[in-house]
Amino acid sequence: MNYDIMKQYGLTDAMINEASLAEGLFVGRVLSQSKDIYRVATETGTLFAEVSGKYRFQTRRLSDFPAVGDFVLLDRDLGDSGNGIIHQVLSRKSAFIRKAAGKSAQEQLVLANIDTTFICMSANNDFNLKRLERYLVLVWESGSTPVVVITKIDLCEDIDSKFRAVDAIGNGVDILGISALTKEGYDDVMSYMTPGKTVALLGSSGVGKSTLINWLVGQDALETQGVRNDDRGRHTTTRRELVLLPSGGMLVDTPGMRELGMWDIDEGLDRAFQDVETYFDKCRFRDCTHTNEPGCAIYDAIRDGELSEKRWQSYLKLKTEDAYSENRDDYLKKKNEKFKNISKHNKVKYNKLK
Ligand SMILES: Nc1nc2c(ncn2[C@@H]2O[C@H](COP(=O)(O)OP(=O)(O)OP(=O)(O)O)[C@@H](O)[C@H]2O)c(=O)[nH]1
Ligand SMILES: [Mg+2]
Ligand SMILES: [Zn+2]
Repeated sequence: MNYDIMKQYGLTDAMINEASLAEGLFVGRVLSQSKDIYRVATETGTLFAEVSGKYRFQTRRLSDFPAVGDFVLLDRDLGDSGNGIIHQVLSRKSAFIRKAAGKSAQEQLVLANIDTTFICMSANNDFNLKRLERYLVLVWESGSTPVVVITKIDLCEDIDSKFRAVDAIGNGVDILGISALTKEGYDDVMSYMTPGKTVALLGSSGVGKSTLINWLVGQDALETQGVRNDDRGRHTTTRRELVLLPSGGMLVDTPGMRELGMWDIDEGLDRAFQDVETYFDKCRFRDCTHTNEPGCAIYDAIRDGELSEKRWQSYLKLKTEDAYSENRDDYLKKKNEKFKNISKHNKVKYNKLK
């Protein structure tokens, strides 16, 4: 079987091996999804497809159903005789899982097989380090590698301080600054676009994700928000969509902020530990780590019996439990080994600031 096109879409040798075990089926990659209908790229074109009745019947977990980015096995590779039937999902390299809210706590797959995730945050209104920290944890957990992209740098007077602030919490992740207006940062971003690799864009609504993709694709492939007077853009992205760049490499556009259930996590943690977090503003130093700094409000509160030591420990546990995933440790180890190669673009930029 010939897999030239599918390899451009990122099909790996391991996946080819897995596919060869199933006879008479065709490999495809899910580009987008609308309810139960998937748009799938195959070796010969694109077609619409749905999972087989057997698949639907036998699959118990929501996260085992195909999602955007998945490689699937289908009964056909052309759509001229009706929808294709998906029989299998090939093993995933990485997966964004959203824990659905509510009692059932079903896990839902958001995106699969993403190599690099651009966490997009605008240099003006949207800049929020606390949220960024949580995004970073989510991306590391998914198995993909985060890159922080500060968008709309044309709207910011002091971009250096933004870089420094992000670097302080990023633990060595790459940081880029871009502007679709002045065309700054284009080469930096393009250096992540390599054949067979998939980059997903995450971030709040209106930070310029679709604008960036259109810029990279070189045409208006996706609708972007028009000039905004209020909080609702006219062309807010409503679904995830994978596009192949003319130069190779792939991008996945996503709808804004609620994409990963981030808000739920954010609000959940805030609400759960409001009593603890109110002390943070009262520490003498703004960057207090609450370990042994003079004037630490947490320390004082525990000493005075206002805050229990146990409560503080459980806050710390929850905050850090997932933050150090294996994926991140691995990445940082490798990155330290060949530091110069991996981060040449933005580190050069950032080092100039230091
Ligand atoms: N000044 C400035 N404006 C930008 C830049 N990039 C995007 N914008 C504007 O920001 C608005 C939102 O851009 P979009 O690309 O639609 O944002 P999005 O992240 O795709 O938003 P959702 O689809 O809702 O998630 C548009 O009005 C863009 O023209 C930039 O670099 N500088
Ligand atoms: Mg968009
Ligand atoms: Zn403190």
